[in-house]
Amino acid sequence: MTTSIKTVSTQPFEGQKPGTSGLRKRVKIFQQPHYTENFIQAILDSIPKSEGGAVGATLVVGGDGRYYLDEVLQVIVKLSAAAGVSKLIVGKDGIVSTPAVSHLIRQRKATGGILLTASHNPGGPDNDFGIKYNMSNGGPAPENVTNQIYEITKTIKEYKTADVPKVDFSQLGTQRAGDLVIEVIDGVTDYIDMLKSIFDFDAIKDFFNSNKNYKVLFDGMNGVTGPYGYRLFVEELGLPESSVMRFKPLPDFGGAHPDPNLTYAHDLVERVNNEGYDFGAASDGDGDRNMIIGGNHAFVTPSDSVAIIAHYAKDAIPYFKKNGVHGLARSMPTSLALDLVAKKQGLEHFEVPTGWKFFGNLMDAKRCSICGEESFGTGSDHIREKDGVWAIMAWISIIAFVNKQSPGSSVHDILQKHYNIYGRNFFSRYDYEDVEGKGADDMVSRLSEKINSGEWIGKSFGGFQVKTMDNFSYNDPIDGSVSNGQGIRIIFEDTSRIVVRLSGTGSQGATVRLYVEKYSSNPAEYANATQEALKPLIDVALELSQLESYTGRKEPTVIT
Ligand code: G16
Repeated sequence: MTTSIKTVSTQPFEGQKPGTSGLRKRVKIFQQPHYTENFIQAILDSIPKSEGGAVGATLVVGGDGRYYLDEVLQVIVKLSAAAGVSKLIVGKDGIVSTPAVSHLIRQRKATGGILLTASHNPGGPDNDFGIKYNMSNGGPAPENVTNQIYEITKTIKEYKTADVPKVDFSQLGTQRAGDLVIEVIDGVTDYIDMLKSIFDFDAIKDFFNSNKNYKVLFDGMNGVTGPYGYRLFVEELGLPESSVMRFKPLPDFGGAHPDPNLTYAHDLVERVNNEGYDFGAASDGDGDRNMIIGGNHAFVTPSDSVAIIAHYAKDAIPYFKKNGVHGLARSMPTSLALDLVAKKQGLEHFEVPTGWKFFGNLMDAKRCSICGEESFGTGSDHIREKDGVWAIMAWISIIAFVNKQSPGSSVHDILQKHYNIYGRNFFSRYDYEDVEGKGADDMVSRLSEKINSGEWIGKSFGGFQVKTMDNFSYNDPIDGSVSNGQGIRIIFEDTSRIVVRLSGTGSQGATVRLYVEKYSSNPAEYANATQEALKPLIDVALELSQLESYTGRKEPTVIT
């Protein structure tokens, strides 16, 4: 079939630099003529030769259903057809969760994937859209590829588009746009099958059958995981429909901020606490994040969550029983709780910069099986993205396992049991969203000067004596690449830490993240409230960073 291919003149747009996880901007920015086309062309031109390049490629395409998805899908079809891509595997209506895209890329041995999501950022005409490229291992493109994409966007003069009719993504099956084959699939089924190969569904069903009063509430936050949660909890595990809330994906997430934390998943938290639920969980817009809570205000920090999953993995989850656990990894700001599990189990453990892309090499080299980030990301080497629903299933598996030995164990009990073995890493993150960029940069510059001068080393602030200070740098042990400037760390003699870094996922102004962590091995303190336990250290963090004077903010936007 001959398709007419048009070369369209364009000009570079400023700021098409992928951040922590792809390009995220306001929808209105993506809607400018040529803006989206430029970026998609840059992606297609950056698919590494070692991965086969764009010509003849098979790409998985999926998004979280947010506003503007439909238009971008058609752009991808036209530019892919013009670039000589062979096949696009696309979710029905373009909807596939980020972890399910990662799985599909691996399962179908695709060249890579294009993900249309701004993750947990709000959606709708006045909010955010996002585009990201994943490699053939299913994971986010590493920095050499994202840098290449950015370089192309800075000089792009034209893109090529094929004159093909609009594709209907509401129909399952195969269609053609010129020579390009488009296979529209149900993005849920393969993913649920994958979960069945990882977890012991029978053991989980047994647990629910013998604990008929155990109440679960899953919050899809009107993001992509609603249909996954419904299929899993209601249709597969047989829980009542009241076990799922906000399970219909909406282009604007119902006006809510689809970020599973105590602030934005407030509705879930309220319901779990007020309506006698034993277990509550939420996932974000594109399904890679998760939050786990128990009844009676038991909140599992993501740092504790990954440590607890690692602790029980080989006992409670068949996938790890079979494959073993090779090593553990966490992002730098994530608490050291996971390291304690690694040490006890004699496993290698790694500290990488913020960004899931940094785990991929370790997993491919079989040096990391379970990893997590304080930013509500938890996952394993079953795919190369963090996986919200996987993490929720891991927790349900642990609850079923622990209850077999000690019936009646709650989420709170599991937390306390863990602290009794390892001690407790109190951890909290303060986010200051949409602050003025210059103030945030100046604050970081001043802290960098303090690192260079070394003047705080050995000094005590609020009773905490500074041991070291640096701007975190990561040497990837697999490919030798170096990533500098990944966050300011102030580490104290008692192992307490303060970390300051600027977010790489915001679309407006700057977001300052302040992380504080303090370890306790005193059992009398394990049940203490986090904010009270950390108050003295938070005061030191605010004093040392002079955050208020640099940002003008007295209070954070979100505390987790
Ligand atoms: C993304 C990345 C994560 C990162 C998080 C926060 O998550 O995939 O690895 O931890 O952003 O990054 P930052 O602190 O730079 O905002 P998601 O769920 O937004 O894709």
